[in-house]
Amino acid sequence: MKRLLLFLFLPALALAAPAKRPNILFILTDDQRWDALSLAGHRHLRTPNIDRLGREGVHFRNAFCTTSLCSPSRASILSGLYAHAHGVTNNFTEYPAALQSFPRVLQAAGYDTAYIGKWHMGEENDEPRPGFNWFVTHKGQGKYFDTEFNLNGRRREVVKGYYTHVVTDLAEEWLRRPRDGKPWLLMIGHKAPHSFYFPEPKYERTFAQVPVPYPETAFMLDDKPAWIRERLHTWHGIYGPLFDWRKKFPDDSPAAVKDFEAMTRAYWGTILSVDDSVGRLHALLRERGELDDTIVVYMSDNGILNGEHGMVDKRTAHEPSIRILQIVRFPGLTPTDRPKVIDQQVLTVDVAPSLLELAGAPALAGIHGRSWKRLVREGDPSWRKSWLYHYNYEQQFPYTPNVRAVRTESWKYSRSPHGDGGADRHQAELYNIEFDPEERRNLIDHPRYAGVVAEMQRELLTAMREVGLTPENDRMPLDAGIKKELPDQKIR
Ligand SMILES: [Ca+2]
Repeated sequence: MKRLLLFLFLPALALAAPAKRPNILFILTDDQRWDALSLAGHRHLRTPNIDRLGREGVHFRNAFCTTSLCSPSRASILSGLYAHAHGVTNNFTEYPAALQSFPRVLQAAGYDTAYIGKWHMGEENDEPRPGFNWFVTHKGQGKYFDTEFNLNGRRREVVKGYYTHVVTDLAEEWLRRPRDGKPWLLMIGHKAPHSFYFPEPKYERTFAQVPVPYPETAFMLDDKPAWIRERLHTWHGIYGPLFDWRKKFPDDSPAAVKDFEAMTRAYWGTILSVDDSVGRLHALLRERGELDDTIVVYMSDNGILNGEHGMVDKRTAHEPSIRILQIVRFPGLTPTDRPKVIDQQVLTVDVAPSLLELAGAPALAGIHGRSWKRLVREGDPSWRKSWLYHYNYEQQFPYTPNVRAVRTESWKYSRSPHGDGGADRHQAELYNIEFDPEERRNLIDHPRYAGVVAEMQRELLTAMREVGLTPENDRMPLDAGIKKELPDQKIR
């Protein structure tokens, strides 16, 4: 009654009521490199639709994952927590049922919420997860063609067609549903551009004329730890099988670069379909008059090495592995004619608090991430200058040791503890990423930088403390070494 009276007699107050809560369209790609986009200066890829989001919004040029592995990183995006705290430390662990997430908070705040596509936390489970009113996923990695989806726990169906377009169709269908003006959150989990790379037919030959040599850093391994040279001939090295693109391996002959070339062209090809998908969703939101009331997030869960340091895959603390793409279009954050590029270091764990703040929803308590709303809007002198990167050795993928690294705006220091609390058995790495962004020279044993090493070792302890870790409570597996054997067929 009071509200009615206010409405009748004080129209000016009614006009000042809080703005409509924004919708959120969250587009998550799998293993897309930070530079695999024309907006980021890629020499061959043309991605006009994704670029447009950045040209009308915010391009976070220094965005990182805190663990470069699919499931741990996805759990960090949802929870705002580092992997040791959310517990999803490998690709076979389910997101804990009792753990909060930003979709759960939004659902409780009255959002209509949906997840469509690759979820990838809990390998064999395709059932709906908490926090979503509508949930469509599949077991394991899914396939580029004709994946069997579980449609909201009601039925399983092989949906014919190319994965990227199938999830876009399902997303469009969900977006068109009536929802009485309720705000919505839609998360789309793309399979692309994850291995094994299969572009749709129309993009199979797009890059056929582009020569793709091994990068120079593949041959600059003399000052790098021995495990990096050992990795060269494995599942995660450039002389290995290259996710089935090389049939006879290992092969370190110069002619075998043709397999690397074919693999890379296919990786790029899968991204073109994602760009088409973004174009379709952009058009639909505009048609429905929802575009400018929607926070559109486009990001990848982790990066991937494409030959750098002789590596394929991710997991390590090197730049192509830890850097991710992150673009946000929302006129409520920055007007479309005033796009911004943010150079401060933002992390996967910052996504949940940022989206909740932008949506005016309650914050998650006790998390590690910070909202970048103020950073984007007006700048934030107190924004982080350094942060912890960590990865735990996996028996199923024995090609990367334990990693504990700290990255500032100028330096990166990375060590590999054995896991028994004793002395490290691998050489550490120190890079000046300001002047050597490609990490060509490992300065760890250079006497001139001994002071920097000591400083970065202290910085690592500080960065660990900020997320509740000390050398004493930091648990990790024993390093059983780099292995030549291939991973189990089922989990590739
Ligand atoms: Ca991934």
